[in-house]
Amino acid sequence: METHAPSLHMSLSTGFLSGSGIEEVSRKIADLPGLFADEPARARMAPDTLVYRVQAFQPVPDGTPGGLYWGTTVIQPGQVGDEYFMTKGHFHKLADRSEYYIAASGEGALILMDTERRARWEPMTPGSVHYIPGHTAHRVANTGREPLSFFACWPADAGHDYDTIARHGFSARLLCVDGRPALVEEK
Ligand code: M6P
Ligand code: ZN
Repeated sequence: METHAPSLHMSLSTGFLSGSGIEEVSRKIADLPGLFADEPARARMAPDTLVYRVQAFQPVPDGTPGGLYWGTTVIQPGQVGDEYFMTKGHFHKLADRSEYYIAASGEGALILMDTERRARWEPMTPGSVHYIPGHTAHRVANTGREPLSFFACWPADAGHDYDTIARHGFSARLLCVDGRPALVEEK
């Protein structure tokens, strides 16, 4: 029987994906107006400062029922004011779709918010596995001094609803308070 080498490879230590069909997106400080509480602090930073990078392996067309996507996100260490570098965060367009995040390296926090706007967070450390239920917005912050890398697996028909977060934000922010992460409710 013939064997085929898989077309995708992932470093288990860094999460770096290589192979064919990998989509990449970088989010820099200039791409993230309005994301952080301290917008003047963001605007003063070098616009090309990298905040995070996503690599995604999407073997079936967007929206395919039953399909699964795989991705690695690397968030740089850093803060805007006293808020940690973080992802934009999203609900899923098909709101009941769930997702797994697995931390590979670094230290971080998974911030979750349900449809009643109740927020909570889970610490991310290498090997921690996080089940994100449907109807739950999710965002990750890097709370450490090294890049934070995590894997994600999500349904191909989940989609990203960024609008709800762009309009209303999360109800709480993960801030560095006395040198430690604290989830602080928005006023
Ligand atoms: C994970 C997955 C992706 C998501 C990425 C960055 O890899 O959830 O679907 O795009 O994190 O998060 P966001 O899109 O919220 O910036
Ligand atoms: Zn998601």
